[in-house]
Amino acid sequence: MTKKHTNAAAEAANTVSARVIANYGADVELLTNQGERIIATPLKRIGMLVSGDNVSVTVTSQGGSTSARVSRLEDRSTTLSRTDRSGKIKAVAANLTQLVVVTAPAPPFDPMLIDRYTVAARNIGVDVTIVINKTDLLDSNSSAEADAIEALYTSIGYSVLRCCLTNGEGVDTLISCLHDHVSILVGQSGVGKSSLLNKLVPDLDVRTGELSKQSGLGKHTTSVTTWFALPEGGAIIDSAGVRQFSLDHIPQADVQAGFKEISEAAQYCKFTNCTHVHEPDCAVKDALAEQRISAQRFEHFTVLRENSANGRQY
Ligand SMILES: Nc1nc2c(ncn2[C@@H]2O[C@H](COP(=O)(O)OP(=O)(O)OP(=O)(O)O)[C@@H](O)[C@H]2O)c(=O)[nH]1
Ligand SMILES: [Mg+2]
Ligand SMILES: [Zn+2]
Repeated sequence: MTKKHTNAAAEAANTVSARVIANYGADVELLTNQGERIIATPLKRIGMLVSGDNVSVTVTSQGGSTSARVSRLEDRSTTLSRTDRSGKIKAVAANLTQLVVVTAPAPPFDPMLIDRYTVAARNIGVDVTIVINKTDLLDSNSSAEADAIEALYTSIGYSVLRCCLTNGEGVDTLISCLHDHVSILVGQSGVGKSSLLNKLVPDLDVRTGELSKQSGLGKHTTSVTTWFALPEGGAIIDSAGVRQFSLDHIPQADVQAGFKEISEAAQYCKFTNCTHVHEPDCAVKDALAEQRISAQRFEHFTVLRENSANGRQY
């Protein structure tokens, strides 16, 4: 901590390190390294802060009133970003080590969204855990879908967990897989991210919301992405549910890298710049024909590749 006295009687300024818990627009909520939660205003030059950012904050006391200004943003080890509607890259959270992709039978499973997150995670070099949540709601159709999701993503090398808050299934396994990670809960609105968070962090009571009776979808209950310390070490960030997670800023080569099994097969294509569409001796097409690569994953790969980073080539 540094102390500065400009006018010994009237003003004192302390600069301390802090973590960004949430960004409320003009102000951010911080947890200082002394365990204090404060609201601070970032200096203009700092730019957009997101949950998980490490910052320095200068707290100034003068004449009985206190103001807190974020004066420095530390380099981020990772930044999870999406492309917003106007095509701009928007940071969602920083300094993550893991994406926890939450899915559920209600609202219905969305495998394309899972694939978008696997690409985003590969792009920033973090682990992925897929949670099949609300297993108490599985019926014969959704049970077959859950089995297929589990089999597919496990075969690619992702860890897949089944959880249920009604009977407690999988919660301990989830807790152990979050240990010492900084994880973010992502997924559609209503899949149960905040409900899981309430289980993971004692004495927490963040708002959760029922699904719409009309649409069967979530009602976007969580609106502000928020960071929480985990009692066993590490942290978890709850995020607002999404309909789509756009990745248009990610270059084509990185889209392919995000599909592990496709990028592994592609090493054996005759041409290093093979698009796996029309070229001869294409190992990806062979793997597809032999069902070693799932047709659905390949379809998602081609859609994301078409949308990616202004068609930037390999
Ligand atoms: N049956 C069942 N319902 C669950 C389970 N987990 C959560 N729910 C319910 O699912 C609904 C949505 O839960 P939330 O935790 O608000 O979902 P969310 O993913 O945080 O949603 P957003 O904040 O809108 O993104 C709530 O009514 C929860 O009670 C579960 O394991 N089983
Ligand atoms: Mg929520
Ligand atoms: Zn090929």
